[in-house]
Amino acid sequence: MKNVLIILCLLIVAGIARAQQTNLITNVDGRKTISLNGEWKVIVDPYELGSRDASGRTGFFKDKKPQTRSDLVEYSFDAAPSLNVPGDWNTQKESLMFYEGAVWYRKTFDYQRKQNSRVFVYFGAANYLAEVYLNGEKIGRHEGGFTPFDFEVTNQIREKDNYLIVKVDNKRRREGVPELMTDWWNYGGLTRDVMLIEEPETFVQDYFIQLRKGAPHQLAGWVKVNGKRLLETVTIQIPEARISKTFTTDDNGYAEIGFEAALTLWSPENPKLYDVLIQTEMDTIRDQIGLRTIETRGPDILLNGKPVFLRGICIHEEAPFRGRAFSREDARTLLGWAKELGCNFVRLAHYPHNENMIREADRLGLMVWSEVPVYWGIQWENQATLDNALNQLREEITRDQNRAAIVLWSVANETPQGDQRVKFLRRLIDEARRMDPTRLLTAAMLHHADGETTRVIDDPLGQYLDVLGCNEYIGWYDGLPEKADRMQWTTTYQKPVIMSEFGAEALSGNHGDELTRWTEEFQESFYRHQLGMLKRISFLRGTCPWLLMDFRSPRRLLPGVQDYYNRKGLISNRGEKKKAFYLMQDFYREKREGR
Ligand code: GCB
Repeated sequence: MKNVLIILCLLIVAGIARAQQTNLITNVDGRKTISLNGEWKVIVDPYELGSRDASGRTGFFKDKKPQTRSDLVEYSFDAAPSLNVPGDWNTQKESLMFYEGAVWYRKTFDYQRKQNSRVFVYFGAANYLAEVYLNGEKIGRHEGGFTPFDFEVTNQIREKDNYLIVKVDNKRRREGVPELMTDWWNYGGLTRDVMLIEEPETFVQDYFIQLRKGAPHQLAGWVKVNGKRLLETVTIQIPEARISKTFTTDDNGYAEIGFEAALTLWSPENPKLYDVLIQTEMDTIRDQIGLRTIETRGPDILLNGKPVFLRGICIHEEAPFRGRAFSREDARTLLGWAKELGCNFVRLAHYPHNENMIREADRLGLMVWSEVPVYWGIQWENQATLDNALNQLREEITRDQNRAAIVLWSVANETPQGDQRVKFLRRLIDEARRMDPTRLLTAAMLHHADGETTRVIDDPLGQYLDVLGCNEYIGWYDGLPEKADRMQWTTTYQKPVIMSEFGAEALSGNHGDELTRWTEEFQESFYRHQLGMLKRISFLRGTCPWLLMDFRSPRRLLPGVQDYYNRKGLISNRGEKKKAFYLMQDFYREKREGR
């Protein structure tokens, strides 16, 4: 028994142990899908009448229609208005801007199922709680607003007149992840793509193909097959490199993979992606995969074995002039600005962004910090809250585990210190390491003051992380910008530190002197003093200003200035660059040139 345990531990350390992930189907773009995007009929249901079925008058999931002119049915999808999917409901109808509650969505469609095929309904995300019904039958439920989920509907789907009904509820919950208070808009709805996925009886559900940690010539991972025929032969092909390797699944449907190959490594300078084919007898999945190593050594972060400084920017998933971002175009706009700023890194705050962002980062050569919405104070002692956070983390990792761009998994943002919190977050850290031993673990933490002019990074959570994120607002919430001039930083850890947030608000086009808050000049001066301070921190290995673009927040109420926007963007929500953008751009130019 002891030997078995030792072997198992060695496998985990070596990075090839197959981890029991989620039941998610990954790489939906590489599969046969039928889009269910577009107009959906909606019923806004603040009192949640639609959940009740007893009288037959409600129970919206039945999509009942009066059979005679005397029948009493008190709802009608047919007569209801529509909303576009994907999309938040808040910015599609003015009356829903502040709405937090239940909305019922309905889509009708015909479907020709091929013999022996299997069908799944897939949701990119629904914020926050979703209950899914097909043709009157409940097929599943999902909690968490930013990760994908799917359900098999092979037995429920029919040729004609399918009706797919989803109750989406974005009420904030004390026990939720996140909990009641956030500094971002609680956009509700089917905010990402919805589709049917068609699969053969036995298909490739999920796979992990990356470089073994620290081994630039060794590919390692696993493939998971779903279906009755479990002892399958799996072939991995990389045509460009003339690679074709064959493996066999075990009776759980898993095939361990591992082989040597000298391939071009992915980096911001050369974001090389290889076409990879994963084949079984019945199924072929195609993906574009980049390969790189990411490690730490003392205070250094090593990308492909070489020290790198992370020139970052924080981004919320919001599109200019609109609400929640979701499309490839949105991703190109936001990440295009990050590139223009001179970034090689983005912190996608404070929840997993849509897959388009990660795919586009892979293509553009931007390293990514991806985060679960464990934000501020959540219920550390609540087992259901922990299970929920673990589930969101598993779904996040499962979806994106093959994206070279992702170098950091972040388990939390600004969580107040305490034993229960460390216990909770350690569970997330352990789970992330178990599932993905190839990437680095981080969290955005706080620091404390030691006298007037020293700040210390010594959060006990730091001992379990690879890279320490630190948020600080010296010069905005904490004194005036020149306060940064006198500040020294120390850390008790021999680990890389990233300043994961710092920033000041400015309304674009609002001008004044450097001491007038909300002006571009104040923000610019804030950045000048900050950068002076940051340059003096010897163990600093990355900067991530807060943030790229102004974003909506119900906490930002100052009329004429904020108007429900957090104005810390270097770019306004209308796409106008503020003065500080150019200062930060200069700093990144210097960094890139090694000055
Ligand atoms: C923070 C939070 C971020 C807020 C930001 C602010 O520390 O992590 O979510 O939006 O400060 O602007 O206050």
